[in-house]
Amino acid sequence: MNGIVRPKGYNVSWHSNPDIEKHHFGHAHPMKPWRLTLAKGLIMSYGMHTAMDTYVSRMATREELEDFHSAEYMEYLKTAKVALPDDDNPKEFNLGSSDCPIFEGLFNYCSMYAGASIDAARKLCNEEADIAINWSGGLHHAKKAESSGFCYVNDIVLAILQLLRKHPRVLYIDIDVHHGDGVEEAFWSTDRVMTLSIHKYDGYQFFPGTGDLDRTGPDSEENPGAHHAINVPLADGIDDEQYVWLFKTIVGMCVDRFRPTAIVLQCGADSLAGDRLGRFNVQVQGHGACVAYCKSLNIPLLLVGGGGYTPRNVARAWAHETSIAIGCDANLNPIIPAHTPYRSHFRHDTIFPTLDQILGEPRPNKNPDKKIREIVASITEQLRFVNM
Ligand code: VJV
Ligand code: CA
Ligand code: ZN
Repeated sequence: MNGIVRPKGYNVSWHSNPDIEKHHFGHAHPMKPWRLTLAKGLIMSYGMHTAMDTYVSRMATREELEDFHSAEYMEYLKTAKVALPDDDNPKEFNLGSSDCPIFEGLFNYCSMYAGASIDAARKLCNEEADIAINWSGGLHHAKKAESSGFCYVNDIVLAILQLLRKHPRVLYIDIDVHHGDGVEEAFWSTDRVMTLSIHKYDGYQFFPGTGDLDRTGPDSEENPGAHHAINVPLADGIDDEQYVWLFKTIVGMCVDRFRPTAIVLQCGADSLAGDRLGRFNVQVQGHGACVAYCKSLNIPLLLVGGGGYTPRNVARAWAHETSIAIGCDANLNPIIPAHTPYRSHFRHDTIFPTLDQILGEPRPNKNPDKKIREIVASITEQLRFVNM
């Protein structure tokens, strides 16, 4: 069992549901809920579930979903009929496009991943958990009355709304390769939530096309949300060294200035090297170092999933990050246990596949150190406008 022990006086809750994993977005669609089955198999084959409080997540109620989403959109989502995706003719609420197809069981799928994030947030509010995990959540593009980029219901917004019932200030951090536009927009006008997204940005082509450095919140004297949106736009190929340095530097500055009482970390695994849709060169180690840094702050922490389109690497990252949450990462044997379900998926040219080694075409790093320092300088200046 690799010597997994439950940390003393420290609670990690894990929220999942096998029913979520069975849904299909359709043939060749990059979003595969099945990656959650792969991740769960890995987490359990290491015995990590024995060190956490595990919960089978329930469906969020209509009332809970309508804390953020419009009743009209939720009604449409519930009753939408399966149809062939039509890219040229997006239907109402952007449903039925090739990015956001209407598939069998869609409403149950959305209610379940949202229910898991809401319950995870409540565990933190009740002080029943120090870290709460929902790898099926993290669907950061969904809007009040619109689906977008594989996201239909914004479980992160719903979870943050729960946290705000008890916590005066919540810091949202998003390491998915895409800009966390839905969460940013939802809390655009409040100074109780600071949003920070690190992402690939090239002006307009890379989805969703927003998230430039100067997008910092509605700039007006009367608006408390001004300056509370932080965006870190990056070019292709960023490596662990630059990424982790940037992450620690910027998150450190945000925590000093904003003094959050809870943190939500969206761990989108499409920022990893070799991702089918991503552009970065981040390794499992670097991705995990971001989780470890957040844990080290000793502030209630909600971990959610997000993107990630090379399933074996998504499973590696989230299993590694689960081990960081429970504090057994240093004791894990990196060789994936022989009895891991679907172990063949982790094999390439190696007989002994490991948890942390991912195969991916190295992408040329288009991020000069000078640019990275300029980003930090600009955010340092921005944070001076955030009231302490
Ligand atoms: O770039 C876009 C939008 C288009 C229109 C739709 N076509 C298919 C692609 C271009 C402008 N959408 C992005 C959405 C990315 C969502 C990321 C979500 C997250 O990781 O941030 C959080 C979960 C995009 N990139 C790639 C694709 N869509 C894509 C969609 C497909 C596909 C291949 C690529 C949909 C169906 C099929 N193949 C069969
Ligand atoms: Ca991001
Ligand atoms: Zn993404």
